[in-house]
Amino acid sequence: MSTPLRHDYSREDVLALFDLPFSELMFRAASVHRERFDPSQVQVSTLLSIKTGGCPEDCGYCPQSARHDTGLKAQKLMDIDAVLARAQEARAAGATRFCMGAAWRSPKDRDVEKVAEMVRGVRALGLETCATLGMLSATQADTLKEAGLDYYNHNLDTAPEFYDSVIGTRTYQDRLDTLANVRAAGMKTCCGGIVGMGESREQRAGLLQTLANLPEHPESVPINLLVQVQGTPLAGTRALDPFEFVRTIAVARLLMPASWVRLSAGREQMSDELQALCFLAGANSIFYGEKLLTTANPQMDRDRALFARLGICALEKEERSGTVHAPVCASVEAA
Ligand code: SAM
Ligand code: DTB
Ligand code: SF4
Repeated sequence: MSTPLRHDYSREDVLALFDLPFSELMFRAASVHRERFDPSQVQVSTLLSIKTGGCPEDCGYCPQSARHDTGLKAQKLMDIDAVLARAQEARAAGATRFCMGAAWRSPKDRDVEKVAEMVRGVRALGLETCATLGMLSATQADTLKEAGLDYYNHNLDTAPEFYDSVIGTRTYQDRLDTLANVRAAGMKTCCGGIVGMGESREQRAGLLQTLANLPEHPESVPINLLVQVQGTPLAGTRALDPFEFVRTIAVARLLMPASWVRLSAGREQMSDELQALCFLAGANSIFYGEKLLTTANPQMDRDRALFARLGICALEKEERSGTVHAPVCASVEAA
């Protein structure tokens, strides 16, 4: 029988997992991973920044905030044809989901209409769709759902008690409200956070506790390792111990056994060995393609070689877990 899904974790419960000996934690996480997933299958998404920089928010980690001097060139919302051309390239390279990100605090209704058109076009290519556009009202979420948006990404970013030292222009409750609107519209949620921002282990536990205690576990849980960008307030933060990062992945897997745990930002700076440990700890999805939104991601041939060396297959189509998928290695093949 599969480990049941819980939503009542205490901070102590979560910290007790973090405190396990590394081998024990890895064994437990890898075991829970196998209950609902084939550990040799990894879901592959490609990101595109459809509107870049010039963001009014003050997120301390983000190169796209207009308040930080990072030298990033702002770009207005892309044309639909250019977006669809990039989606076709992503599909040809083997991605099965296309995620469109915009540096907005919250979109205007006319922006939502334009993104809805993009979503229709990307779906018509046979790709799953995801968008991350900032805070959404209930009606905006409904519009995107009607256009066929599968996932909405909106992160809690960190523990409630650390949040105010990173972001001042949007509250934790604002984020929870957007997530509730996305859920009410019937979309799947992609919701996680960032580690390596100078938070304590207890605060990492607090992020995962909050995610797991949401009314439903997010279907996709991105765990980002801070990409330090010169000019952002968090540049120069002491790097996180790589084993602590792996522990964070393992605890996310244990708390949310049916969710896709996404090894997200920060892979470019990780060794192949560290990524392999993350897959062993239960990570089963990645961003694929040479760019995240504005920063570098591993070259695609490096990822293809890594998958081949580890015997990992790119998942062709995702289904909510409960099913173990038959391996499909067709699209992202060894270089
Ligand atoms: N502007 C929208 C918003 O913030 O709601 C959507 C795009 S925003 C860039 C998406 C997520 O990217 C953030 O919530 C954050 O978790 C992540 N992110 C941004 N900059 C990052 C960095 N330097 N390192 C790691 N993750 C980062
Ligand atoms: C998420 O959690 N990570 C992705 C995606 N959701 C949109 C974004 C990472 C951004 C890293 C910094 C950049 O490239 O600008
Ligand atoms: Fe703007 Fe999103 Fe970056 Fe925050 S994370 S500054 S809201 S683009």
